[in-house]
Amino acid sequence: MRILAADYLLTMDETRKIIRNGAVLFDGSAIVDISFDKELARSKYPNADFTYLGENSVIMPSLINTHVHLEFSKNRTTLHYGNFIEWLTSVIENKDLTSEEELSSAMQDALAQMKKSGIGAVGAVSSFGKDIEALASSGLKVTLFNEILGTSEERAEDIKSDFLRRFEITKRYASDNFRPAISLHSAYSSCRSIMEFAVSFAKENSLKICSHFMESKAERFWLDRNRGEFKAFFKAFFGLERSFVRPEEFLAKLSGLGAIFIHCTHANEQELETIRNDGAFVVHCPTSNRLLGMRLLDAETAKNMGIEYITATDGLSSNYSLNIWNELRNAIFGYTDLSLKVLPYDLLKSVTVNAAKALGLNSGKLEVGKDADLIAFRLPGAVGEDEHLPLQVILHTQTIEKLIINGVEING
Ligand code: MCF
Ligand code: FE
Repeated sequence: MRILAADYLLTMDETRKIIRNGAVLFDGSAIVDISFDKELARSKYPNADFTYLGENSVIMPSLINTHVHLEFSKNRTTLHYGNFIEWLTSVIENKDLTSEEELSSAMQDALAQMKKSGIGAVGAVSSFGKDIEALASSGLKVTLFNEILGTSEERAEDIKSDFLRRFEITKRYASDNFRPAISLHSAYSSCRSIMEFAVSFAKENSLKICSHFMESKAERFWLDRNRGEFKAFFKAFFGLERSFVRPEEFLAKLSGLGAIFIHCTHANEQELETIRNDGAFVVHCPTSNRLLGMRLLDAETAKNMGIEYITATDGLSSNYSLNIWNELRNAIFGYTDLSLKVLPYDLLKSVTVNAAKALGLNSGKLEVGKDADLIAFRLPGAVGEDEHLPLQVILHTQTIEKLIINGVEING
């Protein structure tokens, strides 16, 4: 058994408990006790391996980055920001510029950065299958969303077989800590037969499914009215005149699957309501949303509607960092209308409790019976009242000292 003691335990449990001078006890991969007094814990379990993490130390659940694209970790400075279509065009134009070696080392750097920031689990979209091995050997808990997309009905069979080939590879690595899943890229990028295939495949194999949804004004106009900036883009690149589905039909197709909808910055209240009623999930990526979609998720409306949104980094093709603390700080400074008494805790919840729910993980809280997935780090000084801890933690944390997954310490 191991006892980790700290000045502050940010449990993220139902009662939002913060414990001072407490300890987390874990045995094997599970949390077996949470103690309100580290000295008591020590005397109660004299044979346990005891570590006190030092002055101003904090223990909290490890963080979960529900949406990242590891294969897009290169060509970061060549991409165009500020307009979704310009970004997409620059992604397509840059896609062959990277050698295998460069990509592989960029992915390792990206994984290391995530771990150093305290991320213990990821939801990774894999577009080409080049990231599977790196993720499988990362030591992180991985939900690997094999991506499928394609606008051409003629090419649909080839696209499906390429997807199945990648899916079979991920299946070889499948375990409790590595779960194959599916990403249907978006409503605008997949023809009907690919959509149908993705949905049936998710159903038949009980897979988690995610999809980018309502990320830009261009997507809004295109799916609603076959107009806007996507019109010229789709005509020029793919000879398309109309979108494949309307947004409500797209949401209906994915209903009942506990789907994860990424971005939703341009979703309307009706769509958010549909997502909520379906028990589906909303992930936003504030930095990416600012760079590509020029708008943040309406987090206040979402919250008032009872949506427990999730915060994630997205990939390095639309972020300058995979350090999830940067993401939380950007949210703090992006949502200038939201109370600093409320938002910081909501954000912490969004990368722990809510994210665990979306990915179906038994973590995200310091609670007996949860997996021992936790992080420890130190603040530069003491915090007065407990209510200030969440904001101070977000403002001051860059990297963590310990990342523990299933009770085992992982080196960044
Ligand atoms: O989440 C961002 C922005 N929205 C959509 N797609 C991506 C993002 N980051 C990377 N992507 C990938 C996506 O998975 O870019 C490609 C897809 O493979 C765009 S479609 C050619
Ligand atoms: Fe994405």
